[in-house]
Amino acid sequence: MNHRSLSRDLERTTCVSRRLLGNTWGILGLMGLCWAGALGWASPLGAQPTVVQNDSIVDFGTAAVQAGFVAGEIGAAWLTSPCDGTITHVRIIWLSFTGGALDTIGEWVRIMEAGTFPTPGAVLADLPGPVLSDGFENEFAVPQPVAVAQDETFAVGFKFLESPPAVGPSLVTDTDGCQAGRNGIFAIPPSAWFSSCLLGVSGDFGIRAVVSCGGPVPFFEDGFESGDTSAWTATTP
Ligand SMILES: [Ca+2]
Repeated sequence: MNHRSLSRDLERTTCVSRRLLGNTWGILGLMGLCWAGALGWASPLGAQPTVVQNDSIVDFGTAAVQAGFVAGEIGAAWLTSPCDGTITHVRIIWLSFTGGALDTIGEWVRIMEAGTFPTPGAVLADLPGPVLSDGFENEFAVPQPVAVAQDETFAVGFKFLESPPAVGPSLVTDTDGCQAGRNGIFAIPPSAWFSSCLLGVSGDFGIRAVVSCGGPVPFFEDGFESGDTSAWTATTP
């Protein structure tokens, strides 16, 4: 484990790789949408998608590539929902120092209970085999959206299937400081969780979640939710 940082320009993150999910998530579709366009995704029934993040990474900004991971290690962000809602997507910024790397398959992305930092709790959603593209904020839909309450903290973790090359691509952090209690690493050895700040990582992980606030999450494009029996009536008109 050598969690050194390599800074690079984030110019290539101005476009977002948005991966659409089915039963086998992460491989069904890939649309290269520019970030401004990606903000226009539907939010029917009054639900408001809110990106929850600790990091301050912005387009054309600078991030630090954390290339010191080895296979089996995990980087995780502890995120706090601003509202009662559901976690519908997770996002992972994935960069190499040189750019143009081949896609990477991770072991999993998981949404977990906050647990006792730096050790996350029970698994709330398991997303096996995520495919990450270098230079993108990779977005993954949660197959079964996870309900969260306002001010509830949860953890989103990414587990490396293979050790990243020394120049990445890998997880990244911002460059304006590491917030205590918000960033964890499962390190091998010794196969234990640590606060990444205390391991010398200087920023917050670019691991984010999208929470749909303020309304039920429709499962279908016509606006009907799963199990929304209130939309139907047994009364004969
Ligand atoms: Ca920061």
